Amino acid sequence: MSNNEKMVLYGFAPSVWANVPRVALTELGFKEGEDFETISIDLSKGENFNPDFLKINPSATVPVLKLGDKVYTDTATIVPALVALSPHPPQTSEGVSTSIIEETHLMSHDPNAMLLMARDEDDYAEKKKGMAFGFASGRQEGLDKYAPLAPSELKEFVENKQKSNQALLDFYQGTPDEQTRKTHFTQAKALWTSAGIFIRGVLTQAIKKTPGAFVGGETPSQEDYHIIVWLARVVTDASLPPQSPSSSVIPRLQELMGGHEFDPVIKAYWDAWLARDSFVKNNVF
Ligand SMILES: N[C@@H](CCC(=O)N[C@@H](CS)C(=O)NCC(=O)O)C(=O)O
Repeated sequence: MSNNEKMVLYGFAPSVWANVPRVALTELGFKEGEDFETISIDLSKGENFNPDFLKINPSATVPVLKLGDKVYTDTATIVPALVALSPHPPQTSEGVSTSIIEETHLMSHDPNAMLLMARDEDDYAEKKKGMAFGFASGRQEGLDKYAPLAPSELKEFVENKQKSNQALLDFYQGTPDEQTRKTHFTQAKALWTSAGIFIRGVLTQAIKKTPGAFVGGETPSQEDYHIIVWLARVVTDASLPPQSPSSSVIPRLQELMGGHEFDPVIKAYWDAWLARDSFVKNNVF
């Protein structure tokens, strides 16, 4: 790929969905510097609400891929664009199942909400002094700074983000009453229950349909890029170190997701990704 066609990827290292194109770029044989460059948008400072970034992506999310004069603002469109350009397209790109990609992205098991929401009093105490509070407060500073600068058509959108983030911040920095805490814990637990249903249902069935360890078969497909970053984030949401061995991942996830056992294909799936550079070297978590 020549220099004037170099792709630009807007992301943020700790962003779960921004890891989808990072895994894809490595799997598909693109090289940082040669084929693409990255620009970091610090979500923990609310930089995604900077009016300059809103011009690029009015939804205020990363990842974003710029390809010449084309701009892709969602992983669902970024990955096919990369596959179309790839020197090594995945074998199974033909039969991409958009439904499993959509299921992976469902808000009912949103890994960002699982990161920020506390399941019980102990988890609340942890998150109060940890990353959840730090993220919410840095993001609020950004939102307070950028909301007055938002273009008129996005003002309501940014102000709503400002309000909902302030509510999360109040939850962690204040002393919410018992009922408020209970309601919050119930919502957080529902996210984990939904994640368990997804793993034991749709994901298990999809892996079982193919002879290999991946949904794509012997090697990962487009669907797998989405699934693995989701799963990797759920693992760290469960307070496990990134890239933990399956011997600690499987029991911990089973415990948090209602105690039901996972089919062995899930362990094999995790192990298969632990053996891939695109997962390990990109430090996906
Ligand atoms: N459907 C989008 C979701 C992207 C998304 O939600 N990204 C998160 C980071 S993982 C984000 O940018 N959130 C904005 C924020 O934190 O304000 C996609 O698949 O690209």
